[in-house]
Amino acid sequence: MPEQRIHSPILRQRVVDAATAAAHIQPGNTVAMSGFTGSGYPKAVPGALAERIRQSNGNGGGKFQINLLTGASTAPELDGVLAEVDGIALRLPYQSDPQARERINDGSLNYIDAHLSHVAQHAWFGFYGQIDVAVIEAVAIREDGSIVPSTSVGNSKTWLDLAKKVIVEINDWQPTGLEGMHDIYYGTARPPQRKPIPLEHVDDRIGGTALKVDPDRIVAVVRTNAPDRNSPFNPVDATSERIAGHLIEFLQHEIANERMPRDLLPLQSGVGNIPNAVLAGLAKSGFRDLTAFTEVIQDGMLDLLRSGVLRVASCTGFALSPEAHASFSRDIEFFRDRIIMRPQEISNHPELVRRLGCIGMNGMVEVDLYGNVNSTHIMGSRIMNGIGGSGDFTRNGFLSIFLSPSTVKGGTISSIVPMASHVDHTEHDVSIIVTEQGVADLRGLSPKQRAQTLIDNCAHPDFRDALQDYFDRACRESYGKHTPHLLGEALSWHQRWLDTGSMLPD
Ligand code: 0RQ
Repeated sequence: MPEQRIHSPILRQRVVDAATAAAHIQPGNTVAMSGFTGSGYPKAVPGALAERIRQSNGNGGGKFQINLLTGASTAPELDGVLAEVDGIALRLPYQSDPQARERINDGSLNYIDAHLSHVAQHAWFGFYGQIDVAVIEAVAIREDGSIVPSTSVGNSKTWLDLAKKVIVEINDWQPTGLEGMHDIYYGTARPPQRKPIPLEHVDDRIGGTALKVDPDRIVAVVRTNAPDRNSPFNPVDATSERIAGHLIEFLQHEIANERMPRDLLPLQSGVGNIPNAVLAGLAKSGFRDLTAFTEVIQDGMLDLLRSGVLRVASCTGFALSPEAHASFSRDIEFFRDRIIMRPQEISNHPELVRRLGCIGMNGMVEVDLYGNVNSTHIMGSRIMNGIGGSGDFTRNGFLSIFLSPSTVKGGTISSIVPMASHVDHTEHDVSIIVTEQGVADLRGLSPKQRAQTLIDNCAHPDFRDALQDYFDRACRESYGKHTPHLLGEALSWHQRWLDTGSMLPD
């Protein structure tokens, strides 16, 4: 029944089907959608738009493409369907969809891989031009027309502020109990009017619980009943478990040396197998009353909240398995007191990450001998996902930790390389590297000291001699001896893998 979730009588009259709503989107439009790591994205309008694009392009009516902006990654029903019909001219700021990735890497889809904290303000500054249409998933529309977001906030506040037209998808699958979990702060202004953001603790609430929008701009409301992206988790494997073990030992060492309190500092955690193993490890290691100031809540964090290991978690979206979502919905009253969902301009804000002293923990593709980290590009040119929020936390966190197996692709690729084939996080920002071999604490070390520490503590034994040989020769023969490199040889490991399928020398 529409009235159960759409409390505004005027907006109840704007309920239409997805195809009718999608007809508001024109070729060449910049369309901004909700969604963050597969949660809270629109489920019906993108598919209807893709169908329209397919028909239009099939009828020779000129190429129908849009520029697509979101919070972060979405799902096959959004990125997948639109990429499949070649309907995206430009995409930003983050994606992880196989179809979109394929098109980006074959050169037919333009992609801007941006820091997640930058996107909202760059949109206000006008860097992306006019936003024509916003498509936002919500759990409800209040009587005054304000919108209760669903499982992600992402950039939805900004899209509603800027878009000429708004389409709202009300998803009955999303629990209405989400209402009250969001904290939407409206105090951010453009320079030079900017003021400090009044958030001093992870659990501070500084805004309202709904997104504001002028109801006159809402041109269509669509009803859906569809789940968020299924994010199954693999069981923790031995390598991830060893990485998690080293990290937890390191954190305990920091507490023992009084560099961190017993309840640590707010945790930021990427998503995936290794972060999941870290969360599972924290649960078993006697920590209590921890906090998380992060982007994404995944299954492991819900478990930590239940057990009291984690006291409170601030985020902008979820990445839950179907089982975790079901138990989250069932116990939503419990979680509403312990989870705060914020716009990503706040969840990832450099000012807040620095003030709170977050511990950033992210995955990487590779790190070079001096601590430059590549998070995005395979062999320097093929993008995987994007920098996401890792840069927001790495530059500004109390500690920036990167976690990775020391080798990938069956041991043919070393994650520690002479020179990173692409750099997302510079040597100036990276403090700790953890592989299953051990921990390299790069704090307070000069470039050459960092190189030796990484070789000794993190490199896989199969690659250690070759790395040492490169480093020793570079120290002798390099043009400068501060950050020694043999430039002609520095990327030969990557070239060897491209040529022979292994970085290992013959
Ligand atoms: O490829 O699936 O073809 O085997 O990269 O690697 O080991 O499954 O690990 O899922 O944690 O991804 C950096 C991509 C790691 C991720 C990255 C290949 C590897 C595999 C995936 P296959 P794994 P993960 C919060 C923070 C940037 C965004 C971020 C990422 C695939 O962590 O996207 O941090 N980070 N966001 O085989 C060649 C190497 C490789 C390699 C891995 N050195 N060379 N291939 N792979 N290392 C979330 C948000 O911000 C939204």
